[in-house]
Amino acid sequence: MRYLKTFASVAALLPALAASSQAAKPQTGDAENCSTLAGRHIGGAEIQSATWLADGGTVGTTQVAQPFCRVIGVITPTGDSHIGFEVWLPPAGAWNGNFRGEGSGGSAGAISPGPMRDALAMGYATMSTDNGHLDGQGGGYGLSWAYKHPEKMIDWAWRALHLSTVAAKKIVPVFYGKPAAKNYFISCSAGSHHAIMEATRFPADYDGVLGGAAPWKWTALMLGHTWNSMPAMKDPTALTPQSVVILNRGMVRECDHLDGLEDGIIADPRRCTVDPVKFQCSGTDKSETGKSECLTPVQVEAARHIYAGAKKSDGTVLMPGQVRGSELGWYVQSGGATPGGSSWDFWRQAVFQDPDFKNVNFDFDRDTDRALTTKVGGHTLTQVYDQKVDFDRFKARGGKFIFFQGWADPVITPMMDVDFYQRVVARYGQAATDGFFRFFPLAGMGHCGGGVGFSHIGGATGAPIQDDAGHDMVRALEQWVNAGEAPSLFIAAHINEKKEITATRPICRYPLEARHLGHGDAKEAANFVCSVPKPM
Ligand SMILES: [Ca+2]
Repeated sequence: MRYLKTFASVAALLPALAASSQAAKPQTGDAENCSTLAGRHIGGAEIQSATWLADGGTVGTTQVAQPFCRVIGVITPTGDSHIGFEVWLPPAGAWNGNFRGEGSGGSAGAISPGPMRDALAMGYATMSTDNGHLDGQGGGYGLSWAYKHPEKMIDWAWRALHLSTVAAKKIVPVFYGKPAAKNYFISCSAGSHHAIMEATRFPADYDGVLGGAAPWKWTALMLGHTWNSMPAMKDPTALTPQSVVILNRGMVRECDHLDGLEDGIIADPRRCTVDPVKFQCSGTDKSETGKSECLTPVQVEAARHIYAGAKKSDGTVLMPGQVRGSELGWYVQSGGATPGGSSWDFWRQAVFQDPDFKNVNFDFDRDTDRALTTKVGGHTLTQVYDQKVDFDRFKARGGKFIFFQGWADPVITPMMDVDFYQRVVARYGQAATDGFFRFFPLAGMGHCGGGVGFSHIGGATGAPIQDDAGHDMVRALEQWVNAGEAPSLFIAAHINEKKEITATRPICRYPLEARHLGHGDAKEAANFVCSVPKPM
């Protein structure tokens, strides 16, 4: 089988995707059916507005080309709750008969119009929630909304998405006269925290779930982010825009070949265990601005600390370390003015309820125990935020889960998701796991997409290079749910800044990995096979 030898650009493929759903003209009655939703109470929600947009419209900065009914609702399960959500309904004649919920990112308090637009273009009725708070500050990282609002923390952790899903699924039949045939959830990052919450706690909500870079144990992720940012909080020279580039170049130079192919990508970073001291300056070349690329002793120690992962002083592992090959994103994630991503505000605003607490003073023995036993609305932080590996009910009712992760993710270490997958296999056995839960790690991909490696297999990873189940995880999920045909590989692509496809590569089902045949162009997916990796 040959794959995609020549591509003009991904952008050229997109109009074809959109055209099929645009072809159906709005039927008489769509506008009326939409307007009658306004003011009603449906599925536990109050519908604040319902507007028929015959020519599409612009939501935030997202332009929507299709006509749709824009429903805005609110749910208030507690006196402290205000869960905002939107449901977008395509015309009855363009509806594919299914419903799709969209995940969010970070601790974001906003609906996600981009994924909703994409779902609408595929014919879905779609929903996105603000997770129970509005917060446009900090790029989704600000948590001032959590201070003195424990019920809002519970809303964010699991309640908002569940209740928004329940309400949206009740709105669908009011508009179309029948419920959705199948229900899907599409997500990455924090959205996949919610994806796992849904599949494990509320398995009837969704038939098919796509989740990636999943922080399945949110408290561990926050501990890890604080751990990773500790060197830069103590000494700003420990992590700089230059030092992470030097570190990354060194690791790629040392480890690229370990996967059997020198292509600039560390395909599985578990093979790479190089001590960063190898790149430390010596002799007269003492700084990163010196003649050769090298690291200061402080930068070497910072790198060792971040690769090692968060631990207590007795060696108890709190969070796996970052992998070699992920360094380019470290400065943004763990350095700069607000290091530590979502963890920057998490301890002071949400957990300790002490706005004066400084992360640089976080004690991984004392403060870890104090945090994990903190009560949130009568439950411990762990009970509210962390997941159990229990898909029993989801699996029993035929649910399907496609799980993916970038091997070069600088935000959520891929080792967290490998750990999760291994726990699923330990609970159900390999054969039963393959029947409902499949894992696809992407060589060289960053956080949810991008990076030096391969992505563009749908969802957050970017538009696929072909609209079919062999290239798009969303299409594969539909096929798995509807026809029982499980995905075994995807053809991913690297796409450059000019939107040109520079290489394709199979993304194999874990634990298989793509191996070059030893002949033929290594930029062509057709010259690879999925095979059992050599022992590491
Ligand atoms: Ca390589």
